[in-house]
Amino acid sequence: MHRPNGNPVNKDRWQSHQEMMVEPLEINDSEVFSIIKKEKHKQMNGLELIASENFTSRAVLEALGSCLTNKYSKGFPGQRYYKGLEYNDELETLCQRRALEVFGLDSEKWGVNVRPYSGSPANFAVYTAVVEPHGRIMGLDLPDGGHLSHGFMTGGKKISATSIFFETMPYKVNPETGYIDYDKLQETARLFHPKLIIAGTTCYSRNLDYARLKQIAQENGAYLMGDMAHIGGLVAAGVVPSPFDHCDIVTTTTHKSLRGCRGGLIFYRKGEQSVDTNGKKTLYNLEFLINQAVFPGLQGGPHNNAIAGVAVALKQALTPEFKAYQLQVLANCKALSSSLMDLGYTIVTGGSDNHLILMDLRNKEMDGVRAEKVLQACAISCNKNTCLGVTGALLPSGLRFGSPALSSRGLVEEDFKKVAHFIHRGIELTLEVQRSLHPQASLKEFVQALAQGGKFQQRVSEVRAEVEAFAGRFPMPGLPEL
Ligand code: DSN
Repeated sequence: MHRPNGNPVNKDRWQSHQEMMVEPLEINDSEVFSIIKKEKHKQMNGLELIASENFTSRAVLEALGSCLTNKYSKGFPGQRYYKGLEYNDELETLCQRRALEVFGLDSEKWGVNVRPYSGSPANFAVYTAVVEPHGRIMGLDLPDGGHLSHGFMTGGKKISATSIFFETMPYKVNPETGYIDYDKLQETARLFHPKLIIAGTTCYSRNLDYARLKQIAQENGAYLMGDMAHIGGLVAAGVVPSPFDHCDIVTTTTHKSLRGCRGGLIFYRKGEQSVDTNGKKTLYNLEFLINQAVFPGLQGGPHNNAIAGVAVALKQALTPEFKAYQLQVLANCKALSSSLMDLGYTIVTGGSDNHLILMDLRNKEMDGVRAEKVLQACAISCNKNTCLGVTGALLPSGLRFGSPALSSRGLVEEDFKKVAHFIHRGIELTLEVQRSLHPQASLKEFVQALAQGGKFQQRVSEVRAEVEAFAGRFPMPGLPEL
């Protein structure tokens, strides 16, 4: 056996190469195996309350770990650049069909692209499809509960690529009520004349008024794009209002409440867009523009194994069991919200219509950063969040909690009341740590007090042990070992 340059290939090496290719992960790469085992242990023994996270099923993980990752499938089903893609065609078409069925969409009126790698690439593909370079986009501001990919600027600096390559104008929540200020949005849109308005959130606990947003978009000749990344699963189950009733385009991630693996979907309207007073029809041209934007505009080959995982998740989303799950997500979120309010906490807007709540800590003499650190040390995973658009020198003053992940492990309302008590203990501990330090103590000093050898190590360990004992009682979806 010879290499082209004449150097012989060592036969033993070649033999061991073949063996390496079929070794299980545990043998082949014990370092990565051990990291995964540690992560699995952490997920099983902690309380996962990050609103955008979930535990996907075993079937989805099996599809994700399949041979489908080996193939390139540039092009579209039936029109590929490489040959041998008959099964990828079958898979992509199946995934598309299921995606439309899950959201109750007529294939004459809606199409879907299942190839985006995730939510941000899906959103960016839409912008490049329907908004010209430096064209105008309006989305909910990040500190008010929007997403980075909807545009973000701070201190005069353009942070998000959406704000760099397009002109973005944020809309806001009313700082008193926490609800989106639609009147103000309408007023701004009349001045800004956006080409696209985004109806989507990452930290907003109330249903969106899609009809109002559509009216504002129409008034300005703008497209309305729903970004239902957070609530995709709730929409699929029909337990929250659907963006499809009013939007021209809808994007979603597939791994949050929809509970698949990581991916993105773009739904676009087809057929008649409008009819003028003379009866002349205008047709949507979104199918061509969006498909071209995804490929060849922004992406190469899609992740076929992820498309398979998404297809499996969509099949699950069609079941009555999935609807039961989503109803439990809502009930659990309400239980968490009311328990925390009973314990004296302020929940923005006084509750939730969906899977998440935002706790406002401004009346608790602490910030979200420190509280998040203590909760994490106690095996409670949530995230600090800006509250009601407050930014600047102040640290994020809120904490965001979501119910999808723990609901997937089978927790119900009574369990979420216990979760609220664990959160309460973590926040009480945050106050204790803070009070034990001098008033100007830095974050570093705060963290040191919590760490091994710090004066609060024992207290943290006690709460953590109780949280872990509680969390460990609930089964973990997914592959048994990994
Ligand atoms: N990172 C997601 C979230 O936490 O909401 C959004 O991309």
